[in-house]
Amino acid sequence: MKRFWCAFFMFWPIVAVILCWIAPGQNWWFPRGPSGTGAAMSPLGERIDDLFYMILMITSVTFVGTQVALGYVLFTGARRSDTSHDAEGAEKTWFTHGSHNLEVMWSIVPAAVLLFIALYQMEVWAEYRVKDKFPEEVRKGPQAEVTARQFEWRIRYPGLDENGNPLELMPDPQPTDLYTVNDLHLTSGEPVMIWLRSEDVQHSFFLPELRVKQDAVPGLVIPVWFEATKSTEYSLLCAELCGWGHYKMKARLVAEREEDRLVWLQELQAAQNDDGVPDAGDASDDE
Ligand SMILES: [Cu+2]
Repeated sequence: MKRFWCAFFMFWPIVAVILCWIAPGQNWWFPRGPSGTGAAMSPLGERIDDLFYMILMITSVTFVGTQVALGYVLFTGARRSDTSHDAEGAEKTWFTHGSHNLEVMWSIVPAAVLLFIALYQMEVWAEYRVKDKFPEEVRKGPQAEVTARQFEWRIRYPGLDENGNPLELMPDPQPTDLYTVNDLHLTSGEPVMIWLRSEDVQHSFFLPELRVKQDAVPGLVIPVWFEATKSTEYSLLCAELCGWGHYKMKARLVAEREEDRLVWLQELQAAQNDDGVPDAGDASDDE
């Protein structure tokens, strides 16, 4: 029975390593997305992936090391020859009070590793979340406001002026604003910012391919910035179980060149300002 438990605990690290090894080939790893490989599609996303892989390496080595140590202890324990016997000749359980040195070591080493990770990730965290560290390009203001609600993403863009340039997005809705649902169009190839809100419960704004995830919290306006390197369509999902229709909050981010985005905004404005009444020229056709 002791041998069984020894083999049992040694089995799992082997399974874990094999699974990690074959996972990318089975598409059990990062979603392949438009990159086709699952690689992050934003510069900051690549650095987040580097952090992820570093932590994965540390936890893998710890997990395998711990299991091997456990297996070793069980194996050597099972073979002890100095076990004492009671009056009937049955083996007595062997007690130990442990090792003070070992306990000091396995307290200090994990603390040092955690401290190292905490300090090492600080710069990426700051660039991602601290407003003073946001890139220069996003200081001019957000391109859109995204409001999560059960169960969709409502998106508000500033309208265009008479020259076709976007107005400034105001904190409060303006008559000139433009709206879409589940269709977020932003500029590719440069850092862009959105304002994130929630109308009801807590949601989470998740762009898996760009490695962006931010909770949308009722009552807060949260600035989120990111940079989509490629002009293409990305998934926009809700990553917070927000109610029965959580699964329906699948939307898209269309990252496109600024010229294309302005054309799209013009079409949106024309569609939104269309009152349904035919123009004078069209009216004559009807008569
Ligand atoms: Cu949601």
